[in-house]
Amino acid sequence: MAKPRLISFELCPYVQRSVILLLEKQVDFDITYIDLAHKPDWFLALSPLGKVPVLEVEGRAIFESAVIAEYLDEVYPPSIHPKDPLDKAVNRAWIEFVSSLFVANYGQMMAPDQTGFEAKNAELGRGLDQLEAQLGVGPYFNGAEPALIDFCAAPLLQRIELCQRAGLPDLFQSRPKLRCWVTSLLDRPSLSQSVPAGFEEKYLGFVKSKGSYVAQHYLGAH
Ligand SMILES: N[C@@H](CCC(=O)N[C@@H](CS)C(=O)NCC(=O)O)C(=O)O
Repeated sequence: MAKPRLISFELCPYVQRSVILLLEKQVDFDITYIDLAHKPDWFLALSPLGKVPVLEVEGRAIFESAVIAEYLDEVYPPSIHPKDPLDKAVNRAWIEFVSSLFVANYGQMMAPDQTGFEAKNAELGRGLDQLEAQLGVGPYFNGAEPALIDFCAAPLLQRIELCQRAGLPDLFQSRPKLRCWVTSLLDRPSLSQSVPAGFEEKYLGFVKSKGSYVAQHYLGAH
């Protein structure tokens, strides 16, 4: 099978989904980083939406992180999606749900003022409540073993945990199942290996550089 190439931006949570899966499934892959502020022409020719991740396989581009996840799960066995069609569809639905929380989380980090920050924090909190209600005995979404949904949610949970350590509101405090979920995911080597060296500083530095409410109020940017 041809070696896939992942087109990446190093802080992107959607790209991180693909990297975690490639690592979990022990796939040999190449990675090419691009600067999203100056997208190269070859990338724009490859990516219809101009977004990362793109997984290039045999000269063809797969885009949309959830689609890439499904592809990787199909071609690199064993599958880690539930086998039952209904369970699988429900897991897919929650992958979409988590994608919407990536947007809320980014909006929270970038909100220009307190009102915007609090609105996004509340939106994220409501989403996390819905996830908390879905979790069973854990530690993973479906129980004892991690599935595609877990690795698709991991980048969000990792960022929330990191921000909370940086002094932002603790969104896991009143959500014990989520706390257990994030702890189990962060224990996996694929999580730490899926981000660049110095990820925490780079991520917080990126937020800081945007001058948002979080940057000024929590991260001490001026
Ligand atoms: N729905 C897409 C979202 C990907 C996405 O928004 N990627 C961001 C980086 S984290 C991007 O490429 N943004 C560039 C742009 O919108 O111009 C997916 O799941 O892959």
